[in-house]
Amino acid sequence: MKDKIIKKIEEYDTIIIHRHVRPDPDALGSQGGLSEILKQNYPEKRIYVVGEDEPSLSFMMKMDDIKKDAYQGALVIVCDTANEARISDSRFSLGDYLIKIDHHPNEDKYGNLIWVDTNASSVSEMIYEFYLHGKEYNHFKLTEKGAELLFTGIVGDTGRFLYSNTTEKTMHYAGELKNFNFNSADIYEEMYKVPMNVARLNGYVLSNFNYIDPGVGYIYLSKEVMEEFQTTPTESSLLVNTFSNVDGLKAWVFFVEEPDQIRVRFRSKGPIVNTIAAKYNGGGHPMASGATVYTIEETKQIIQDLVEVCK
Ligand SMILES: [Mn+2]
Repeated sequence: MKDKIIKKIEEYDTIIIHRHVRPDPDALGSQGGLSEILKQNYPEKRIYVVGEDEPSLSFMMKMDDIKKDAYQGALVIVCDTANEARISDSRFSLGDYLIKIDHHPNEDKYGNLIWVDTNASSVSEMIYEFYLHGKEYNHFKLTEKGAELLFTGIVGDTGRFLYSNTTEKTMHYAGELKNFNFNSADIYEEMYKVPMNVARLNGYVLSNFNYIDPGVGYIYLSKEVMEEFQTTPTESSLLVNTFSNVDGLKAWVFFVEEPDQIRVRFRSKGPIVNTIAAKYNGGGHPMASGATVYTIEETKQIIQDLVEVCK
């Protein structure tokens, strides 16, 4: 597969790299890491990265501003994006050939060539593996910036090597990347800094979340509370794991009130919660899913459903 991708890259003069909307460190790390590798090893080619800016991750890299014409006869590579609808910048379809590189289940099989590895912790890990292959057979080199981006992506998707997707290979690659000359302490500081208003809301969540036997946690963040803390529903939703390490907790739910709906975020340490999410206009992973409801009555039913699966 890696050879097929390299062969395609060699066929094209313009290569445009996309990733998913509302990017996380792995989306940008894999996109930027691949771009660094290709720029370094094919200096004669035009390599672009596109997609909307994410201010909280601006320390990682800047996007290129390109015209529609650039897509004519171009190779387009999409990183870390499970389905077409989530690709940032809809012009991805204007290219001549499309490659998907991802680690989510391959449910939406878009693209002319697909490289999906669901065992990879991150697409950044896959791109590092791609580089290793290129290094062996095509004399690929990796820049410091490229190594930094891939490291950041791996750290992001593994929660600093905490999640169960962290394998021996993940650590091995991260170790090799660490040999490059970048400052990982600076990266951690940028990645995990929290705005003051969110830190204060975090305190509120810890003080006010509810716990019921057998292991169900929940909190309802009303418009009034978010106004008091001056946080948006999106910022507030990031606190979903705030009380995850409370002893005895098995599954929990975060209700965030939006102008015309209530967003529901489920998390679990064992009980399957996506079946509950599916009941309420949602879905997702077995241990992490989301839903949407419209009434307080429905939020109470959800808590009851959670109690049932935790029994
Ligand atoms: Mn990812």
